[in-house]
Amino acid sequence: MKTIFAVSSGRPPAAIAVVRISGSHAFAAAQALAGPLPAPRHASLRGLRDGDGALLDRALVIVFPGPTTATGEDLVEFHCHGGRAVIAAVEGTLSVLPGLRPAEPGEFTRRALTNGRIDLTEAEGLADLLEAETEGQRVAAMTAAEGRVSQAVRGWMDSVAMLSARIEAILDFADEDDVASDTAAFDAIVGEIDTLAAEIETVVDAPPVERLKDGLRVVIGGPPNSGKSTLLNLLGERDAAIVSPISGTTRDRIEVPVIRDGVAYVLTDTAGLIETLDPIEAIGVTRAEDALAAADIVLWLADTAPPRADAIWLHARADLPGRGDLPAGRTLAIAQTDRGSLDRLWGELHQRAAAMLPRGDGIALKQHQRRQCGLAVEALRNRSSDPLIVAEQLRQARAILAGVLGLDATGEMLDALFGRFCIGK
Ligand SMILES: Nc1nc2c(ncn2[C@@H]2O[C@H](COP(=O)(O)OP(=O)(O)OP(=O)(O)O)[C@@H](O)[C@H]2O)c(=O)[nH]1
Ligand SMILES: [Mg+2]
Repeated sequence: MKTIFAVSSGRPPAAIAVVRISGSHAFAAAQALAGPLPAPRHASLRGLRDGDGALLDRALVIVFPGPTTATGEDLVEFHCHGGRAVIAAVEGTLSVLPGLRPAEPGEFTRRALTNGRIDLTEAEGLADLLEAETEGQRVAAMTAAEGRVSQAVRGWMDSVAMLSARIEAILDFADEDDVASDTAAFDAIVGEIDTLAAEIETVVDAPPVERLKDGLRVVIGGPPNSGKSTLLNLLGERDAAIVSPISGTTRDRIEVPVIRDGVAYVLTDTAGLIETLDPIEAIGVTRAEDALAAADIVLWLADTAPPRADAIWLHARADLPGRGDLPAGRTLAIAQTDRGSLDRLWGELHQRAAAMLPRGDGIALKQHQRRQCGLAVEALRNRSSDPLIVAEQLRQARAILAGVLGLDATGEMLDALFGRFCIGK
C-alpha cells in the first residue's frame, strides 16, 4: 500500500500548515527531507530540504511509530510555515519520493478504519463532527466519535454471543432424562433475549441524530391575516415573507432556517387556511395542510381549535383592543410589539425541542443505524420454541449488529462516507 501525504490543517495561507505522511515509507520520506529524525513523539526543529539539498523551510518534525497511531501506520507530521509556496515545495519534494502519493479525501481516517483503530460508527461520528454547526450536533457527533455508539453495539453483540453459547449448550448436551431442566434453561434464555431486545429498542426509539442536523420543522398555521407571516419574520429575524393587511397574501410555503440556543429549526410560514374557489389559493391551502401534518411542532394562530392536539395554540395579536385576556386552551399570548411574548414563545419551543432531540448524555443513532438495530430487534423477537431456530436467529441478530460497526462494509459504502471528508483528514 502506498504511503500518503497531505496538508491536514486549513487552507493556506496560514501561520502554520501541518503536512501529514502515513504509511510504511513515511519515516524514510521524512528522513529524506529532514535528515536524522527526532525520538518518537518528540517535536524537534529541522530544516526541510529538497533532493538537491536546498532549504525549503524550517519545520517542527514529529514522528509516530505505528501501529498505535491515528492511522495505525507509521505517521509523520511536519509543522511548516503555512505559505502556499512553502507547502507546494514540500509537497512537490514528497511526491517524487518512491512509494509516496497525495492522499484522497478522508484517506487518513479510512486507513484508521481499515487498520481497526476506529470502527464505522466512530468514523461517521467524526464526519458529523467536522460538519457540526450547532452545539447539539457537536455533542452528538462527539459522543459517536468517542466510541459510545460503538460500545453500546459491541455490548449488545457480546450479550447475543453469550446467549448463543447457552443455546448451543442446550442443543449439544440435551439431557433426554431431564427435559424439564432443559425447558427451564431455554425459558430463561428466552426471557433474557426479550430483555435485550427491549434494551436495544429503547435506543432505536430515541430521537435520531438527523433531527439535530435537519432542524426541527416548526410550521405556522391559521386563517388568513392572523399574523403568520409577521410571526415568521419576527422569529426568523428577517423579512422573509410579505406581510400585508390583505387577506391571502401568502400563497406558498416559506421556509426560514434558524439556529437558536444551539438548536436548529426550520420555520415554515403557510397560506391561510380558508375555503376557496381560487385554484391557486386551493393548492396553497393543501400545501399548508400537508406541512401542518408533517410538522414536528405546530404554531397555531387561529381562534378555533388547532388541527393537532400537540400544537402550541397561540393567542395572536394580543395587543389589539378586546384581546387582552388569554382564552382557555391557549399556551401563550403573542403580539408583534411585545418582545417578551416572543421570548416566551422561544422558551416554549426550546422546551418542546428538548424532548424531541437526542439528549446530550445519551447516544443517538443515525437513520441507517436505527434501521439495522431495528432489524436486530426483529430477529431477536421473531422467535420460535425450537432452540435450533432460536440459535440461528441469534446468529442473524449478531451479524446485523456487526454491520452497524462496519465489519462487513463494502468499498462503495466507505467511498460514500469518506467522500464527505476533506483531503488531509
Ligand atoms: N396589531 C397587530 N397586528 C398584527 C400583528 N401581527 C400581524 N399583524 C397585522 O396583521 C396583518 C396580517 O399579517 P400577516 O402576517 O400578513 O398575516 P398572515 O397570517 O400571514 O396572512 P395571510 O398571508 O394572508 O394568510 C398585517 O397588517 C400585520 O401588520 C400583531 O401582533 N398585532
Ligand atoms: Mg402570510
